[in-house]
Amino acid sequence: MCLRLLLLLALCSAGCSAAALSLSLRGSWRIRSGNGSLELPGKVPGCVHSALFQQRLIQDPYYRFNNLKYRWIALDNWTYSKKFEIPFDISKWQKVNLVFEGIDTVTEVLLNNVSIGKTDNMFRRYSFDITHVIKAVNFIELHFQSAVIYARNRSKAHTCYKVPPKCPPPVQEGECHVNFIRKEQCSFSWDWGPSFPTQGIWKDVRIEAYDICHLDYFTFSPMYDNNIQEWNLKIDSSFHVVSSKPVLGQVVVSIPELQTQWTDSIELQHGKRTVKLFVKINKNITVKTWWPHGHGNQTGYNMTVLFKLDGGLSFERSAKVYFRTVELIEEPIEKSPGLSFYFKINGLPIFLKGSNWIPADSFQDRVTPALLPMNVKLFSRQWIIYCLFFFKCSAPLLAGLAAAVQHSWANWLRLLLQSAVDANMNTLRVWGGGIYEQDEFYEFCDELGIMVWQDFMFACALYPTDRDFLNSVRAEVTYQIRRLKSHPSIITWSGNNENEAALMMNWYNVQPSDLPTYINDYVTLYVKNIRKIVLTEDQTRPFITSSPTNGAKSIAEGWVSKNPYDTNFGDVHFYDYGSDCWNWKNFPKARFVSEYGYQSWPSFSTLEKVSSGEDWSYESKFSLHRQHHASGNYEMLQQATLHFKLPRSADQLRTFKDTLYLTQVMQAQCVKTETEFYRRSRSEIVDGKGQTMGALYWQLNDIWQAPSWSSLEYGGKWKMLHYFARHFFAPLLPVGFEDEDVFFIYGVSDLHSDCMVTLTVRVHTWSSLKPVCSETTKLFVMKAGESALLYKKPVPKLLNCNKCTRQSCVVTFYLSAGSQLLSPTNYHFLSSLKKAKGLHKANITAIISQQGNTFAFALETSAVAPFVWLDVGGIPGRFSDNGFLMTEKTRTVSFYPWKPTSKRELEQSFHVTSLTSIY
Ligand code: BMA
Repeated sequence: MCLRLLLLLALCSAGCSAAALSLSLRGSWRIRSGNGSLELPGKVPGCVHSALFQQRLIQDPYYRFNNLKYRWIALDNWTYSKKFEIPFDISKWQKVNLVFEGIDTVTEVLLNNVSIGKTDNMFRRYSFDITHVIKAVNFIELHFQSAVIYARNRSKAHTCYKVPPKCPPPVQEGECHVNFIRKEQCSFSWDWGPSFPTQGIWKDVRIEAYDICHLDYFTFSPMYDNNIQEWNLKIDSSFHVVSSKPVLGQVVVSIPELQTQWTDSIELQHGKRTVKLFVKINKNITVKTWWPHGHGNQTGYNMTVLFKLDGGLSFERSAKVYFRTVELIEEPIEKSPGLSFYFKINGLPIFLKGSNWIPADSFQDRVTPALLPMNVKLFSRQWIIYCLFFFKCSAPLLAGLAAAVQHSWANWLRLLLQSAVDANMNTLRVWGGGIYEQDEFYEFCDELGIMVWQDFMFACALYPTDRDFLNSVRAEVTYQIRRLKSHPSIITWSGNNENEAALMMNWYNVQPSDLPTYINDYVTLYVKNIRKIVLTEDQTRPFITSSPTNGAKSIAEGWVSKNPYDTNFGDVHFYDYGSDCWNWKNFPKARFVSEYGYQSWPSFSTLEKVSSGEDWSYESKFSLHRQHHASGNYEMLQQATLHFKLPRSADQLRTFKDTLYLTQVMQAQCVKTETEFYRRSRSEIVDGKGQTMGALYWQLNDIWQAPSWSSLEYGGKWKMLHYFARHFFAPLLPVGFEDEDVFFIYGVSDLHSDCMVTLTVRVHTWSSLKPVCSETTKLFVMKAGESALLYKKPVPKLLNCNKCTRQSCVVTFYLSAGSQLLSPTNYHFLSSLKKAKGLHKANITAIISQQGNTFAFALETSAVAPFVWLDVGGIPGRFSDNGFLMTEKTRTVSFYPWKPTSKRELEQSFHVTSLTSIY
């Protein structure tokens, strides 16, 4: 009885009106294995893996080699079932639908033993008409088919020609033919992630009963009319009208803060009907636009849309409306072949700085604020049940508890996105091999000012274009655009990840004679279908067919360019692990770099949770097993040895930890050099190349605890790279580099107005905590939104200071105005650190004190220390700075905890490493 009450209480909210009822089927279901040998309770939303773990039938799937041990789970065909009663008279309703917000993936759905539909796409919303099948007491079953077996069968059935790649590289230990199933592509493994092809009901499910008519979806887009300089709002609402007579009524749109109220009469005929409204925003009120982080506020306005229909029927929707324009500018550049490629927001060119987003977990239901084990989350859900049965909680208390659980889910995402903003990023690319993220992700991006480059979910593969596949994709794309297009954060749609490149650079060794077939498939899928739908559904943001692409040039070449990596057009992805990353000449001076990066290992405290003592060496089976990029572990050390000596402690565990640290040093320094090169290239054309207007490194986050290109570890801990990003993405940045024995400093500004600054350049010897030479320029103007040369000196002249040599000295520099520091203090190494002379072992101590919610770490060093790394193990939180070059005796750093901790706990976990302590 109580549980039934919960169902009703929880879901008679949005969508409910006088003539509609909604009943949630979330919560506890039964799950059965193919042959019935296993039967267990499981949560919805959720998946089989999570249910097995919650019932303690399996260990943490991320522990050690469990991804291989539990491969059988994805090869079985599971069944989800549930008995439920309808606590009202269902027969009275004209229409009853069963709505799934997301099913993962291939199922046949049966209600009371009647097949009501099939599913094959995890990115779609499914609605099944169950009017004639639903009863007072019901039994629902979802017969899942293994995604792995389904993909294999679809590939087999595609007899006319092969659609490569067949399987992922062996090092990924994954499953094959993922391109034949509309499911998270990386769930069959990736070069940074495990294979966990989940099965389950991964999003909400409910029954909707209604009479007369029902509001199926509601979406809107603000549009700016340049001619008359006015904002308008296009609102589309789609109804299903069951009444045979037309339904008359009125719609009222109101945005009080903009003193805008719009009323119109409507008439809805029987069937599926879309009401299109065009609302003019009151032009006497100044509309405050939405700006990306670092460029202004993220002002939004509350809007309500009320449909008042015949017979007292009404539907109301509230939403936040944000106003902004976005343009992708591809135009000729003086003294340069090719075209520009940059984004203008509200008419202003903006340098996109940020990273690439991948799914935060293989099991979407497992994401909690600090990625605590599932049972912690379960515990809070359990509380709701206890509360109901034993304490007879009131409805508001229940709602509060439910909100707390929901909140914790949302907080985890918020933490990752907040970390992006805290590192001065303004853009994330939602990469095409993962998922279209949940609503909260985009809501947070709207609120935080993170621009989203949204890929459609196709990656690193060719795809079939048979009728079923295309129909499924069309439904997916239409649904996702309608769900997401009102978010100002999304600034572009992109057809896929790297598929133009895969095709044209012949990654899969297709016969030249077969190429036209694959090109035809490519154009059919991304141009004739996806692009066509985008243009119909959303006229407010650009569409590019692929990333990387040459943009207009690719279009001119029939949608596929011979070389999609052409630096004179569009965006590029760039990876080079072998060349020296300290040498900027190895990087492409491109228009936009949407992927580039280097791998590193996560910290020991993160790895420790999923490994055991025998795993803790760089050469262990475990270290090899977690590395999914062929030769990745070797490449990291190779890159590191170009500039650093490798750790060589007699203690194996110490050496392992020091090696993890060194891979992070290498990664942070490499991505710093590369990003600074892109940022300083924004305003110049050299030999026809340049005007770089975007740098999105690969990749922001991790899906599990393993080596990868990420700057945030699984669990959210900042790697050294993330602390570096906070500096190299700073709005005002001095960038130092050398060319032909001359040292240059460029000043990069992302600001909207010019500012007066001075530049201070200091030379330090490794052997002393006092700078030996220091010079400060006169005040000069740093132009808004530009990069310009600030300082130039031949290296021998720079070294003409206290007998400096390249090996014995290091340069630091910063921008300031009076006593106000305006930029991070940047540095330039004049030689590899393995050759540095005078570096002493630094003894670094810290005195920790609590200051309100934060903790101060007062540091003192005995010597100059490069890459000072403060670590508090598994205590969640971040420092104000880390991985820095300590050239002064003392320095205070703050620690911001993400959950309550104490001075004592921090003191016990604290460990400091710097470059000299690993030798
Ligand atoms: C790019 C991405 C991903 C991959 C990364 C690192 O190709 O699009 O597919 O994980 O490089 O290899």
